[in-house]
Amino acid sequence: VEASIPEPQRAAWKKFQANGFISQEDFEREVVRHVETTLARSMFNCDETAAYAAASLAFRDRLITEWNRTQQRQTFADGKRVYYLSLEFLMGRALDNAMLNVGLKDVAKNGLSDLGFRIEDIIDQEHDAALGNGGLGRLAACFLDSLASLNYPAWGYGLRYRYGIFKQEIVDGYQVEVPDYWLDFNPWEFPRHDVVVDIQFYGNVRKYQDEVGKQIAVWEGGEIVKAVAYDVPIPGFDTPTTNNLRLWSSKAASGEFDFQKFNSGDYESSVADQQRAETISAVLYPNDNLERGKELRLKQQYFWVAASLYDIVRRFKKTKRAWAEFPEQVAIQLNDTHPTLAVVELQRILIDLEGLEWDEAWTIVTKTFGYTNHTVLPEALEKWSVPLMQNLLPRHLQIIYEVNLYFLQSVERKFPKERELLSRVSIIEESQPKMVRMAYLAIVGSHKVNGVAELHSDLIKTTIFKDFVKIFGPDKFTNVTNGITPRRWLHQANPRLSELIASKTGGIGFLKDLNLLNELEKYVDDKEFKKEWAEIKYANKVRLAKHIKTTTGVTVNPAALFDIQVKRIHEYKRQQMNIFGVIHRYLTIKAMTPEERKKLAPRVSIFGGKAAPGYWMAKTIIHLINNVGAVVNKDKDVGDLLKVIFLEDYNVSKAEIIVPASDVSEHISTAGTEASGTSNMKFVLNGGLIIGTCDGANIEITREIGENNIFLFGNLAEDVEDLRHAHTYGSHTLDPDLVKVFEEIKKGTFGDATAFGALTGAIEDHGDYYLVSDDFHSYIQTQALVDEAYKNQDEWISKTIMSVARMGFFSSDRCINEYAESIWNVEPLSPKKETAPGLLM
Ligand code: 73E
Repeated sequence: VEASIPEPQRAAWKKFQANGFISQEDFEREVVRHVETTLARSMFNCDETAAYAAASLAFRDRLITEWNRTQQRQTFADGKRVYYLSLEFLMGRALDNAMLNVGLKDVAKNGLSDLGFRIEDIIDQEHDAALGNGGLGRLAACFLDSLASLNYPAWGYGLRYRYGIFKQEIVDGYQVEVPDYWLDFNPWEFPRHDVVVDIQFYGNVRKYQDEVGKQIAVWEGGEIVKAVAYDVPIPGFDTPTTNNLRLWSSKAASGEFDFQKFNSGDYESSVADQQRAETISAVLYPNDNLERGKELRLKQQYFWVAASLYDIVRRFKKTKRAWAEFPEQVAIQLNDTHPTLAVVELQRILIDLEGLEWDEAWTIVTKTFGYTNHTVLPEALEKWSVPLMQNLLPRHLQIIYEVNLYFLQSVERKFPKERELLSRVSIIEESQPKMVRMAYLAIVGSHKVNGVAELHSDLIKTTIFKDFVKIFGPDKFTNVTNGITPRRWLHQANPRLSELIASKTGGIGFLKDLNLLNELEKYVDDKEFKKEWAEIKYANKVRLAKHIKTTTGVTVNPAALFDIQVKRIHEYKRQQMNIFGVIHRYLTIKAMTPEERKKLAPRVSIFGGKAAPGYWMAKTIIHLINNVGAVVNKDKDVGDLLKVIFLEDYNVSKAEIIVPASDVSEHISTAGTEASGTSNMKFVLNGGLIIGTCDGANIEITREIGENNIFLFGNLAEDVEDLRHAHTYGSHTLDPDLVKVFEEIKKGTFGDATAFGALTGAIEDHGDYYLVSDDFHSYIQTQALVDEAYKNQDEWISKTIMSVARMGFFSSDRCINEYAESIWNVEPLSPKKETAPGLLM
């Protein structure tokens, strides 16, 4: 529907055009207006929740203006756009970020103070937008920040889950999951009740030949669910560009309820139908690095992918271009295999709905898509059962079979004698039941495949995707090392450090060009600078100590070494090795004389992270950490020398408090298992050192900051296979220190030992798949080196300054520029260019 205002009436529109506030006075006026009108309250009942709501609405209004202009500018420029498809966007809080990105935090701070509020308290009212599990979802959020900050015409597409990742409570040392109902009040989203797409499921395919003998396929019957768009503005830093994140929400197609059923007296089942439709976008699957093949998950994937593609294709069709130009206007990035059905859906649209020939369509499809792989863990690689797909998406399954047929034919032509190769690379696994291998489909359907750190990108080429390198050649595979946004992870989380850096590097320019951090190298031996640097770290530790006190009741000494491991709980990330190391430390302290104890550096071991609700082993690790804490923290012999803390409900906003407070953080995955890791980058950027294995981005961090500034230990990825083989087929002797730790656990020192049998058993009796015993000795030794190094504070501080100075590479801006150049072929669109009038989206 054309809804553009005719030329003669546009003058009135321009006269009354919305323009967000800039001054403190205007900000205060907007806040009071929202309190009094939008919220229908007054100064006599305005609590912090209301003040948060009003301040957010004021900023939201401020964003809308630039957001509309950005969309107009991008439409008028008529260039290529990037679409980032991700099932997860772990955004965290929006208000603080919006204030900083538009450069009005001071205005807001003074304005709120004038109205009787402290800005920190107001920021703290916001509920995290937690639409993700861990690193994959947070990466998508950092990418949106960089895309907007660098002025790329880009959209994010995701699902508007009613429930984000669950809230974690610790009860008697156990994880308890509480639903995260976060949409009660969300000022950051705009429902677009006019942007609705019908999504079809089930049904069957009718095939016939038309008058000229062409095969036609019609997907008919089944059921329809509506996808409603909700838009979230994404402000760039220090630029007017404000991009859009579009999240889809599911709704029953028949409206409020099904009148036929209602009239026939079947009210309950008509409401039930509606609820079933709404279930699709109800909940985020809480598994990180694990796929369980549930039908509802596949429904989510198709629902989101089909709605997004409909939207993208609609936007392209408005330009009236030939289909062959589609890949010059559209780049779609698949964040892992979760959106791989998009490949099939676009092919279906082109051949079934738009009447293109197969080959013509397939050329367009493969030029459009890029696929990012995030993991090599076998349990995380998506496979969907053929019968399930046949039932839910019958036409898509046919297209997948056809894609596979042509692909295998081409492989056969190229490698005529290799029968084995054909079954190895087939998109269909010949198992019982047959399975669709989504990663293979994503590779075949894309023009580029990338890993997320150098080691990982090499590994996928030599292991899981080896055959595909042989088939497509090595150039189809590339690396784009992950990055993080310095806006949230330095400027927002650590304002004092950001300010200090700005004072030495010529202003806030480093937040847009992180390589400017290099300037800090000049100050590694500057006494005055080091003193300020150390004071900021101490203040951040005091802040975390307060948080620990209020949330756990435990008092920790901010002068102690803060040793932090916060991330999803997973056996491959080896929190179990960390807690075994803590027990070893505890036993060592207990065996020391008082004289010896005086020489030891006091330590606080801090853990945080969620376990997937069905991941028993991960939950057992949490239980052990809490039980060890309960024993150690009240042991008078130990006192301040060791405290063990488990922080409940680790999330983005808590990370903003935790990350700036670390002395050492742990990134200790079994070599070859952590594709990249991104919190390693956050910790170093905030002046913490890391202890880590030669895995993921740790390797590149080492290369950048220098091996003297990192504590590396453990076996290398290239040795893992042999070690595992030796565990299973050779004799497997455990590390003697680890054996002592196990004895202590079995004695019942940390509560009923049977609870932890699975943990010790995995190492003693079940092959120690994650090589905990193999790496334990080197881990303990390296922790001793950390203790020693920490005693020399002067040198320690120099190391942290040197490291921060060399972290420029890990900005997500660098990362996004690499994607833009080597995968998407898109250019930024400078906001300075004149905008054409009246081009509303
Ligand atoms: O190493 C991290 C990586 O830094 C990796 O484990 C994580 O992605 C991060 C960003 O690249 C990741 N998450 C998942 N796969 N890799 C995943 C898989 C299935 C469901 C949810 C998340």
